[in-house]
Amino acid sequence: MFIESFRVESPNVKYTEDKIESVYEYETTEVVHENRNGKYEWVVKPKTVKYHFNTDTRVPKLGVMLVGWGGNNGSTITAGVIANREGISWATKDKVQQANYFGSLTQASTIRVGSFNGEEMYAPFKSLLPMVNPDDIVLGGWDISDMNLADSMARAKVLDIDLQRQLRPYMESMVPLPGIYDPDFIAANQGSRANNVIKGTKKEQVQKIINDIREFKETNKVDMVVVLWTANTERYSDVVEGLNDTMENLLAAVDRNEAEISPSTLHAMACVLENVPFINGSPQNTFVPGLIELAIKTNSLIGGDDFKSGQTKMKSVLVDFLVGAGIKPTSIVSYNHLGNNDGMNLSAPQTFRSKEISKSNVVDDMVSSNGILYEPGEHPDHVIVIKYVPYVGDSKRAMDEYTSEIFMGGKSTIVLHNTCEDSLLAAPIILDLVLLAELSTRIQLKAHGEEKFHSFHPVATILSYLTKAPLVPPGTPVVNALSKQRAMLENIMRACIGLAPENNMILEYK
Ligand code: NAI
Ligand code: DG6
Repeated sequence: MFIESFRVESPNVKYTEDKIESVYEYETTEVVHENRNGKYEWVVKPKTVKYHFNTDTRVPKLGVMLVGWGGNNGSTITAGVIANREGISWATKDKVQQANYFGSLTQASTIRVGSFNGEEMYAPFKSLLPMVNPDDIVLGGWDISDMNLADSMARAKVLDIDLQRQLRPYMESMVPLPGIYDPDFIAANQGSRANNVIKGTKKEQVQKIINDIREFKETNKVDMVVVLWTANTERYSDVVEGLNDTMENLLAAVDRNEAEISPSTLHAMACVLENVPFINGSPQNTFVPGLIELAIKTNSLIGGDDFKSGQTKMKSVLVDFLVGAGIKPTSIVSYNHLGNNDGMNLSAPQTFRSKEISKSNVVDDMVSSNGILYEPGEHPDHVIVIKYVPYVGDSKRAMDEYTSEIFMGGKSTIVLHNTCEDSLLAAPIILDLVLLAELSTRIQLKAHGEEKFHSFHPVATILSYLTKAPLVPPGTPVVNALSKQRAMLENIMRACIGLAPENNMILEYK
């Protein structure tokens, strides 16, 4: 059974005018290697830590600025938000289609809240904590192409024509701000697009981005801005001692106008200096060590990297299932071809390499979790192929072959084939990233014994579910398994309203 909303009644939760205060017992375990009677043993010790959470329930008017606003993802999410806000429906060859937010974890998925008369009760994920309504987001951003958003939507060839026709009047006047263009970081085939670029030194470019954010905030009367990179995939930047390895070196390198600082790093730096959350939806190493240090020092939220949309999302489910079932994946071959501008940009070896890295590391945690199947350091063969095929446009074909060793030396091969518009997968992820980033800035916590409340670590691991290569604070384990990532996010939100993690034990019925 489905309910729209609920309230928690518990001695551990207090709803005030502008806050939800909760006290939460975090049950965890500690593993120690101890000498017991002259023999070393692994000992697991359950431990309970009391946490206090304060969630500010005042939902801001949110502005979202996209870098690469005029791209396929940028125009698709803009169109989707307007279509939902305006309640637009359109004729397809099958039916009259209503705008929706399918594919968004926060808007279109549910959580189990308990049982009522023996029936399982579910509520929207977004009902866990007060969140921004995506219909109310004000969108804007930058692009190195000056095409307006209506024409960009047409260029993308993603949405049905009857929908595009209805959206055009809303989107024609939306024109991206000039972007930071550095041909050294993206494919040469993007050059003809770059007619809307910020001039000046890197320092001046950073200042221009800061000014743009301030002006956008002021003009649109928004309380808060989140910036998200959905521009072209860049090549990796070299991480060099004295250049971008520390906060001081990075800031000084920008002052010196050093070449090896990418547009995405400059954007992120502007946001961090302005205390505006910045999320990287592409695979490149925007977050060089100096930038991470700057974000930590200024306590400014950063998150990434690379939207986890289709093939990788499936991989982080399937490999988790196989390894969790005691089956040993030994070879994973992921092939895809697509014909959009992203595909064209990725046809250059340096940008492809960024994508190859982020798509390759996504099963590491699952493999290393099973020492019965894998020797230390052993890893399945894992190959990534991406080909540019203009004719298929945004409709990406993804083919995967998983070969595993099963019982008594047998082999099992699973083959998957998915055809799907890439931007329709990415757009709801963009939404979730900005909504959750905003929400996480309203949550404060402290462990029992800590004097003061503090925000989450500025490196936002809470966004991991949505990214292929989750950025984590130094020394934090990376979790790629999709179910664990979802559970982490849901359970943290449950803790904020004093609910225990979903444990699936259903002891009531046993
Ligand atoms: P796109 O090529 O259609 O859009 C990118 C836009 O960025 C273009 O309009 C381009 O002019 C602009 N741009 C390039 N450099 C810029 C800069 N320095 N500043 C401002 N604008 C700049 O690509 P699409 O399909 O929208 O994808 C965007 C990014 O998202 C790509 O990096 C892609 O790899 C990544 N991504 C996409 C996924 C998907 O499912 N669609 C999933 C995972 C990541
Ligand atoms: C070709 O792989 C284009 C890419 O931008 C992907 O579409 C994108 O990274 C999505 O990848 P995945 O593995 O999450 O489907």
